[in-house]
Amino acid sequence: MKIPELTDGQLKVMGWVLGTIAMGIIAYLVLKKFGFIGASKDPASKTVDDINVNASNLSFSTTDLDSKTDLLYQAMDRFGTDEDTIMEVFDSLRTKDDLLYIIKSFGVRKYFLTGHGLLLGDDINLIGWLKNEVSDYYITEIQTIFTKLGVDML
Ligand SMILES: [Ca+2]
Repeated sequence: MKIPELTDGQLKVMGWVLGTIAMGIIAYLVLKKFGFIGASKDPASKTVDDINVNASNLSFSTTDLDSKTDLLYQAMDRFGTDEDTIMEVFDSLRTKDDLLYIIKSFGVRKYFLTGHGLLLGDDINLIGWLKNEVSDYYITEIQTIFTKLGVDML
């Protein structure tokens, strides 16, 4: 099959369209860099490295807590959100350090639109992921659990 040749007019339009897309992406990245859009000024983008977990106050093995962290991630990292699983995980936690361990273990992951981001997106912590994924009703429920365990992050 022969590829039809483009007329000057068509080439011009194509160049214009591609140029506009490129400008859009550059504008997005610049705005994000300076915090005009995205979560870069939000507490959700805080690093969690400085969280101190008291290992003697964990009510699960770290292997189990890592699995719970994975469950949370899987429940959010797809189109839509598995809120039942998220609530099950939070409901299962018994101590403040269980929760702190999970927040720390989740760390900061790139989020874009409905799940993990590859190039585009914001590096946000578990709180940020929850705020992006979970409806206000469940945020309130989760907040209640956090407060009960003595963690003030939402
Ligand atoms: Ca999702």
